[in-house]
Amino acid sequence: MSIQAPKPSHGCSNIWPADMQRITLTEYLARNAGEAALADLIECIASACWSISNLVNVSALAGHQGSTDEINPHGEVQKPLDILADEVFVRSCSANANLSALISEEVEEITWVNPAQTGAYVLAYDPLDGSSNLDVDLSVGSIFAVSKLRSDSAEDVLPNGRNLLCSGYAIYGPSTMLVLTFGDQVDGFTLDDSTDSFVLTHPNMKVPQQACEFAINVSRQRHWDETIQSYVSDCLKGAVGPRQKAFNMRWTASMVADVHRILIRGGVFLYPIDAENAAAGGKLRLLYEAMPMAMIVEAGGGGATDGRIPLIDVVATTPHQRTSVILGAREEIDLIRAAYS
Ligand code: FDP
Repeated sequence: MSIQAPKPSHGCSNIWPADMQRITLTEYLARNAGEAALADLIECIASACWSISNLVNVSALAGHQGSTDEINPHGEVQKPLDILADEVFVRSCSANANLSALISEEVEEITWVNPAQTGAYVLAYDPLDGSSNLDVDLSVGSIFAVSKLRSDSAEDVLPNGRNLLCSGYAIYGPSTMLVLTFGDQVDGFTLDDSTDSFVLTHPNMKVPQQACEFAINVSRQRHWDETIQSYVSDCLKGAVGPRQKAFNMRWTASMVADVHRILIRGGVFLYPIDAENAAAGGKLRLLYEAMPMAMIVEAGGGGATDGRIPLIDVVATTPHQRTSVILGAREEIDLIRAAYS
């Protein structure tokens, strides 16, 4: 039986040619990472993602489902895999001589693995995003962003969105993928279990501009502001933008899975600031959720905003800062920003 390359659906443009040359992540990084030290660090991150993918696969067999008694810096109960995935990141990356600091969703304080030094790398990461989906076997992922220390001072450790060197995520779904950007384009790699290597399968991913799906936790509707109320109501009525047709709705409650779908199939993802989460500044975390995803979506031709300004320009003042997140097809993001102004 011969297997055909998938046919485009929902206006999807991210289809790889069946005869595409096989390029491994290692070969790709040698050509695209710019600095050998950055390539090394991304290999460490990829290796962490490979290990986490294996842990996720066997979590029921290993007795790693359910919750622990531990609470993370955000007051959320940690799953065993949240803790294990964080340990994997620390083990895989901290031996890297060019890395100074780790900012993890699961750890209150910044971890200094080497003294602060201008040009050394800072890795901000969420080791296991969407972990509330683990026990129900839905897709989860890891998100990361790499930046450089701007000075020898530990005070300058918080990344600035415009200076990120690289952002990416791994998605642990029916297959494990690693999606990366250095800022100019987005490339996706699929884990080949037969060789334990990531292989380029989705070169130059672009957010399809013809959006027809939106993703938001509708159970929070009573807390939304007028702009979000009216955008969602227009999506449902089919009155948004030039397309004049009703949107389908998808919400996986796993940001990695929702953003990955938008890169492949288009649409909009919203986790806005609302009356209930406003005091905290929103729900999603700026440095290891919003900013890396914003960099990826923008590099893929989409848009990302907190409602007022591009997400990439939101200034971090604390490691675990939260923000409003609205990202996806550029036309939709422009509409929402215009409605806010
Ligand atoms: P989780 O808490 O399971 O890690 O950042 C956290 C996140 O999931 C996102 O991945 C997801 O989009 C969102 O929270 C889900 O929020 P709701 O519980 O409000 O649906």
